[in-house]
Amino acid sequence: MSDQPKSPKASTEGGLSDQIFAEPLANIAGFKFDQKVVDVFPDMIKRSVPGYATTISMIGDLAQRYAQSNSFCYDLGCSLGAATLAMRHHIRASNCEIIAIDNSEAMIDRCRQVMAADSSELAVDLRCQDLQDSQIEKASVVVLNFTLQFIPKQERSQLIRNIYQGLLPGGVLILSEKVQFENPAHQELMVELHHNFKRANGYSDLEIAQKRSAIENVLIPETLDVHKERLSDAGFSSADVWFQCFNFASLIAIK
Ligand code: GEK
Repeated sequence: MSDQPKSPKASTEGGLSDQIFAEPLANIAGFKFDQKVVDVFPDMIKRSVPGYATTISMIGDLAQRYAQSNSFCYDLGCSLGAATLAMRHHIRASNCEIIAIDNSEAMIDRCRQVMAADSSELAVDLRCQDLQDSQIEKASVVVLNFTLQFIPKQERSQLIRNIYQGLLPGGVLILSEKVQFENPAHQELMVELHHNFKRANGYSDLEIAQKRSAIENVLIPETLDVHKERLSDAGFSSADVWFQCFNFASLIAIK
C-alpha cells in the first residue's frame, strides 16, 4: 500500500507529457506497455483516443446500472485503472468486487498506487496476468476498454466466448476498440480525422508517423461488423454501439 494520503476519489491523471516519439528514431521497435509508456500513459491516451474521457465516465454509469449484488466486475487490460476507478465510484450493488487484470507489470505496479490513493470501499483485486489465461466467473460487468485490439486476431473469439461463459444472465460486456472501415474512402477520412485530432492535441507529424509505425503490427483493428458477428456467435443477445468518435467506438453486449 502507498503512504500517500488517500483522496475520496483518486484519478489516473498526472504523470509526464508524452514525448516518446518526439525525436527522430533510427529504429522503431514494436510498441510495448513498459515503464516509459506507464510514465506518460494518462497524457498519451487522452491526446490519442478521441472520446476517451467520455468513454471512461460512461463506463461508470453503465456499471452502476448493470452491476449485480454478489458478483464480480472485470476490467480487462486495466492499464492504470481508469475504468476500474469509474466503476468503483459508481457501483451501488452490495457485495461486488472489481477484478482488474493487465499483463504489464509496470502498469499493474502503478495501478496499485492509484488504487491505494483512492478511498472508495469497493474491493479491487489487481492481477498481473494474461487475459487469455484469466478465469471469468460470476461476472455482471466486463470491460474491455481498448484492449481486445492487442490480442492476436485468431485468439479473440476464444476470449469473447470465455467472457460470455463467465457472465451472469443479464450481465454486460463493454467493448471499446479502434475500428476499421470496409469502404477505403471512409477509412481514409477517419484516419485523417483521427490524425487531425492528434495534431490539435500537440502531436507533430513526426510523432504521429513514428507512433503509427510502432503500433501498426501490435494494434490490429477490425470492422464493427466483425465485432458484432463475433459477439453474436458467442451467444450475446444484443450488441450495439453506444458511443463512437471517428474510428474509435464502444459497444455494449448483453447476455
Ligand atoms: C483504460 N483499459 O485506460 N493480457 C492482459 N493485458 C493486456 C494484454 C493481454 N494479453 N494485451 C494487452 N494488454 C485501459 C486502456 S490500453 C489501450 C487499455 C491503449 C494491456 C496492456 O498492457 C495495456 O495496459 C492495455 O492492455 C491496453 O481504460 O493503450 O491503447
